[in-house]
Amino acid sequence: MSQEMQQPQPIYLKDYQVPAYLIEHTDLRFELAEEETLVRATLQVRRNPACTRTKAALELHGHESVELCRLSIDGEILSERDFSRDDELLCIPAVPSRFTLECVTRIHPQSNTALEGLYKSDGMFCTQCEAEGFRRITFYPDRPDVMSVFRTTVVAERARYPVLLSNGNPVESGDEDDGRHFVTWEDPFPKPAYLFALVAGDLAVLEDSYTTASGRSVKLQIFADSKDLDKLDHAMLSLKRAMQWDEQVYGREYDLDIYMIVAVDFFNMGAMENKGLNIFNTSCVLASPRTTTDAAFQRVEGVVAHEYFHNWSGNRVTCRDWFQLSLKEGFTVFRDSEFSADMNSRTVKRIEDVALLRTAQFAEDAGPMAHPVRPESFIEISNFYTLTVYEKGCEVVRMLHTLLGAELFRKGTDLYFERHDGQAVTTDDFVQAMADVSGRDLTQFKRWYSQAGTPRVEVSDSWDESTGQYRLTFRQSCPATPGQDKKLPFHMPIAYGLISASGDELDAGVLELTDSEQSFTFDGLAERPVPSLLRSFSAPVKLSYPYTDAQLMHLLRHDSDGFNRWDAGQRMTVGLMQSLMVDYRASRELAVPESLIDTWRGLLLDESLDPAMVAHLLRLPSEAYLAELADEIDVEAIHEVREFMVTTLARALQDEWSEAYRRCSDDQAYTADAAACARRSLKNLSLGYLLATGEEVWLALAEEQFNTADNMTDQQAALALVVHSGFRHAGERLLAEFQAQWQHEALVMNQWFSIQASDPWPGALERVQQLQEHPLFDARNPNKLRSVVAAFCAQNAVGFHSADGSGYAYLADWIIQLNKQNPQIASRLLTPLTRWRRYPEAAQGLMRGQLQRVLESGDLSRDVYEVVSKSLA
Ligand code: 0A1
Ligand code: ZN
Repeated sequence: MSQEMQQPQPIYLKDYQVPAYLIEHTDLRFELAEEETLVRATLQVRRNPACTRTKAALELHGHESVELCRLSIDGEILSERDFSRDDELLCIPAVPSRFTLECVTRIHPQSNTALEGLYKSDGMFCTQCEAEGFRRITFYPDRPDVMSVFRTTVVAERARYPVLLSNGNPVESGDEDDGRHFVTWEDPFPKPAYLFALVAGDLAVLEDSYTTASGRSVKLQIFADSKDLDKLDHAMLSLKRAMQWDEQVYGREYDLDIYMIVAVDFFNMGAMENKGLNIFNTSCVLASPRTTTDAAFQRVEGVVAHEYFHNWSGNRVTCRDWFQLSLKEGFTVFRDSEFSADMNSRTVKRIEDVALLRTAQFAEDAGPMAHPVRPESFIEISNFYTLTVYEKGCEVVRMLHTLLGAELFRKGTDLYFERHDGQAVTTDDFVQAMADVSGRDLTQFKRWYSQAGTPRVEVSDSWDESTGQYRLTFRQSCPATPGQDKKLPFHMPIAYGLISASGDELDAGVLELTDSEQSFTFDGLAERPVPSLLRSFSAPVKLSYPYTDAQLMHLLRHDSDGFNRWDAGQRMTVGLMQSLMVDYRASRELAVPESLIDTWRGLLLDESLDPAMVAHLLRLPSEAYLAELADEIDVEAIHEVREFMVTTLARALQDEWSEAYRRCSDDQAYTADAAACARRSLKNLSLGYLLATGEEVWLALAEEQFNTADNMTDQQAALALVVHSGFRHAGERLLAEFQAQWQHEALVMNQWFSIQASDPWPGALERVQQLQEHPLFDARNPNKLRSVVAAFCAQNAVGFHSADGSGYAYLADWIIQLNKQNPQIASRLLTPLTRWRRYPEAAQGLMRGQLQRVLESGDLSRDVYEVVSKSLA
């Protein structure tokens, strides 16, 4: 066989076929033991009447690691001649139209380092079945359009595993032999195998209850290691808020009698929405003021809500196939982001979401893994849990909301849930519901699902003084992406406002672009307005308009759209920093114009503004965002220019930073409310600028904050700022103190790792290599890998892109090691190397060389193979 033929092959959306067999009922019995686990699966199978392939074989997915012990049909044991099996599929050619299949398998959760299927996280058993983990447990049609009712019995030693959980409601429990016990669970809602879950361990639990709008009482339980029991209140509160919000905003009630969340330490992603039994990465559920920053508190709220919302958008109505992933993910991200906007500041939430989209998703769109929101093909589905499917998918749903308005959108979701409850459907079905309730033709709109890439919108305008006519002209285009050279125009909503010289809003609304070039005329204006375009970022595009600094300043002051006020400030600083980069490369002296300093002074001193908003306005664009905007990324120029800006603004406004710091410092004890978070964010931004002056007094202030803080936000901010400053000795001292204080708190120590790994000071790679030797570092734990390896490779551009290529070789070494151990994590960590085309030639060669080395290291997982081969193509 040639090398070529052995490589993993893509599967295509166009090849979708309905399943030939359906599973009406799935009965599982797990015998969990220290060496191995035995699984007996009893399936009630019947032919799918919708399938026209009359001779189709029964196809069961099964991972190569699963040992088949017994297989029978209606009690008749099958011999090896009765079926065929390869690494992925078990096929039984001749089966009746209705039968009982029994299958006994042996698996080894203890040695499962991929963290897919059934595995052990510390001392407990847990599962992760999305997308294709169930096939690592038993042989099964592991595809989302096969939905079955599950009954699950978990058997394990009572002493070690007193808590035994699965989906649905507990219906039976009791003792077995040898100190073992069992619990049987029944989930009445048909679900695909990817929503199956099981947990067994010695866990503490926080209990509460929620009464639904229709008066049903639901038991709420959050399980965690007993040492973390004091960190579950925030998740519980967030859960109850999410349940209520979904009733109020979407009319969706919870449907089982019990809702459980389990916190686990070893988890590849953030969390998982298994029916009635969510499994969470500890980082997305544990929170306490002493150990958790404000940002992490918000993340917990958002992720708890996200998983809860999946109960309707994902579980009750699920995906027909994995190409439709954004059906559940894009919609659910939209739901959780609106929830967070309602719970906190809408404008701040929008700023944060857009900043992520514009840096990371736009970069994905511009890289070799670019794909449409609904991909056309994939080699490994795990590689498509992306910013495009999630965040851009959310923006696509948001655009539907903008185009239809809140009321029709709600009618659309009502229709969608009613029409498809209990079904596995497509993004077309979702859009169809929106079209049906609104009477709108959304055919062109659907290009957002099928065309990849970030559209560009260029805007120009003209003004006719004599007629009072103002005209805006839009030209849209979209760059080529892998496999898609030519793009057709998108249907996009452009929210806008026209602002007078005195700051009044002359007009506002939503324009709908459908053509590649389109003009809109506004009559009867008394003066030429300043256009506020793409308000609230109404479409995920790169919009350009030749704004003058004076116009941006005007928007910054007067725009009624908070997001666009912030964006005007961003446009101004980005423009300045881009021109400073040109100066830097030409070895010209750098300077920040007085006008910018004055504007910042005004913002800093204006006590009427929301401090959170001021903090966002005065935070310089990140290195990652500046990199995304560059034609060719000059890591050094970006870093140096940003450092120069920080130092200059720090020194020029030292008194104002100090005043803002003082104003935002509370004497009272910590509270977690929005106003207190906002003050902390401006206070810590100010502290960062103060330290950047290089004056010792501010180091003393930072140390005092570090020592006296009663919350992690303030303590960690002080630590990170000192460590990343030029005060190297102080940084080391604080790191040591922090470690001594927090060594028993895994999540806090993850931050300790990540602050160091992202420190750009020279010698970063050596420091990171030392961190890996730390006794608390564990290469099998994804959170640790993210805190050290990903923090260095993805958040420390200067260190990672060191000219000798050592950062690239370091990452490649990790990928080669992790390829076998945990393919999902390996392929995620790879991302920075895949962006090689964006860098200067010398770096390109070095990066490509390392990708090549990974490719040639042999025996690649599908995950890593797909990313590496597409990056080199
Ligand atoms: N559906 C989950 C995300 C998730 C996806 C895959 C996983 O394992 C490979 C785990 C979690 C969510 O959207 O929250
Ligand atoms: Zn999700």
